[in-house]
Amino acid sequence: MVSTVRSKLRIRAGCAVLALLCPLLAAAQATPAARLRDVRDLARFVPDQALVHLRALEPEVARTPALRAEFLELYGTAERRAGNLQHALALADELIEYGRRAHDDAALAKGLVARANTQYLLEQLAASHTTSFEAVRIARNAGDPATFVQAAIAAGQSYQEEGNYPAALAQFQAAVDTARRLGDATPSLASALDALAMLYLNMGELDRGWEAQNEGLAVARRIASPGYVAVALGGVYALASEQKSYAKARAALVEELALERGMGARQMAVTTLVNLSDCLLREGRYADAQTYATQALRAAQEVNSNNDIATARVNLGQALLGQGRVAEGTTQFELGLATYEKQGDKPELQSVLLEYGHALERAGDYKAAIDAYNRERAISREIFDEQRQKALLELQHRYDAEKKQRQIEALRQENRATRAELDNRRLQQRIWWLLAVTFALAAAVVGLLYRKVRRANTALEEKNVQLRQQSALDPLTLLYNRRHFQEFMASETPLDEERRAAPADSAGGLFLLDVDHFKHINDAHGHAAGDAVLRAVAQRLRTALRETDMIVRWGGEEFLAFLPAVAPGGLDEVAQRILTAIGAVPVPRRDTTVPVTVSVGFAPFPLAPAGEPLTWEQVVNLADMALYMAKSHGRNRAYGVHGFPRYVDGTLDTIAQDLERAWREGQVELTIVQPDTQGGTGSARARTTGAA
Ligand code: GH3
Ligand code: MG
Ligand code: MG
Repeated sequence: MVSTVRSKLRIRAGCAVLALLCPLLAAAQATPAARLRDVRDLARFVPDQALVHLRALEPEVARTPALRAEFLELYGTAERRAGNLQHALALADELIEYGRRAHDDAALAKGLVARANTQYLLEQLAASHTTSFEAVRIARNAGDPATFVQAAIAAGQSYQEEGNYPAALAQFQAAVDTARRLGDATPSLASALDALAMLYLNMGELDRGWEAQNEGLAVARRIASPGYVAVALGGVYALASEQKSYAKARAALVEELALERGMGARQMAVTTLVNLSDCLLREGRYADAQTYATQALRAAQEVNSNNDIATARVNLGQALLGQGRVAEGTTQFELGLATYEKQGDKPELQSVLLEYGHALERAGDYKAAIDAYNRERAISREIFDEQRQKALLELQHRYDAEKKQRQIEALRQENRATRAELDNRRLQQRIWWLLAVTFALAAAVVGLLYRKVRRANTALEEKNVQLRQQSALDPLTLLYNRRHFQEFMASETPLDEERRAAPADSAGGLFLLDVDHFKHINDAHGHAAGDAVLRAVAQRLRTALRETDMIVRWGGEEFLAFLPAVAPGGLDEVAQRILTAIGAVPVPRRDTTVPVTVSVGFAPFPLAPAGEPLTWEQVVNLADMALYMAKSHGRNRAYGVHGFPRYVDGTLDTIAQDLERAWREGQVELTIVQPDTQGGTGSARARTTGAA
């Protein structure tokens, strides 16, 4: 059972009324505008007749620009309905162009709707949808409600084809709402309700579908337009057959057929006849089905519609098979199938083959039935294989693309990782270099500072030594100066150490020396010679005495020698050594020599007459007195204090003031030492008291 229902919603034609044709034909002398208005329904429902009138009107319309848009719209509709799709498309484009040029948005929207509907029939679905959405967008503000209704219906159908039912519903409801405002008996409202009812049918909302369809049918009847009534009845058929209410469906189709025949809408009538045969086949009324199928075949052949011919043959075949007329039935079926095969419409072929198999089975021709099923299976496999192949290819493409993407991603990650590692290594190297340079610099700076500090320290130390020496030494003779000796005697520590190291019975001694007649040397040889003599005396003293002995330049040509440790009775010997060392050989001076002698006064140190220790100053004072005696007794000799035989406490000052008298009075014992002129005999030294 094959019906030509609403698989292609927009193919459904309406009906032009014969009643309309009469005034049209009668008023052949009416204005072009009036004649256009009259051809409006005709274009929709009886396109082949409308085309005759439109072509006749064309030259007149060309002279009346105001009619251009309406003419193009109607002409396009008629061509589309008549199946002349390329010309319909060209006319739609012309209308669009006109709308754009004239800034006529209503015309533009109408052109877009016409274009969308034609694209749909050309099976350019995506383009059709885009165009219809643009149409409704423009129509919304075009100020022409009827055009908006058309555009909203086209857009809603596009949404429906995309399976977007909510959006489709919104469009259709908008269309219905707008149409209602135009009145309750307009083609706009009938079309909008019809579209809404079919959407509800597709959604399975049959109650709502009926509601819309019944209202639509009522509107169409009020318009008194057979075309719109026929379309509404087509909707009734679709809803009723969905509910398997075949009697109701058939009644609607019978009424529809009468209207279409009345209008001369031959294409619409073919469809209705096919649907009638289909309906009767479903009811199992094969003889009646055969009648309508035969009529359908004849009508389809009249309008040269191959599709309808094939469908009519298949239905006829089924009707015959149903009546057990297998051979005739098979012939019709096979003829119908051949068309489907030629068109390559595999899904349609598959469903027809299935019907064929059922019909043969019912007719008892099982072998042929199996054959039909096998053909159906083969087609099914082909479809499946094609789909699987397509799916596999798609999958393969997707997999390849994903694989490539993954590889790219992996490479990218690897690159990132490598780059990160390189960066890291470079950074590490940089840090090491930085650290190394920092350390090297720091080390260099520290080394430099260290060396500088050390050099400064050394210099400072040298300077200190120099300073100390300078402050301690006499610049001419480089002997210790008097101040240094005083400081030394005040500290006394080194002296203690010296004494401790010396034998227990040893003691020290203090010697004072004064160069004899030095004034004369200066006068005779010059001051510089005097200086040289002083330096020579200092040198000779150094040689005569020990390293540990302290030699001091005491004043102008006076010297002091402090000997910390001398063997008992050794002071006289030291005195003699001094006299000999200085006076034995004259000091050489340029081409002459300068004879030089010294007088010496000395005393033991420490010295404690009657157990009373004297200060070093007191002892030096005694030595000085002894030196004075050496001078007064002839010079170039030494006088030394030896002891105080009858010392009475507190008399030292008296003794020191006049040593000579104290010596004569026997209060002090002196030794007198002369230089050794014969190689060191004891006769040169004598211990004496003045009294003896
Ligand atoms: P006497 O034997 O009594 O000591 O006689 P004298 O001439 O040595 O004694 P006096 O004290 O009269 O003279 C010392 C002279 O020594 C006076 C002074 O000009 C000189 N004199 C002192 N210090 C220096 C010196 O550093 N260099 C030189 N060339 N002469 C000096
Ligand atoms: Mg002097
Ligand atoms: Mg002198």
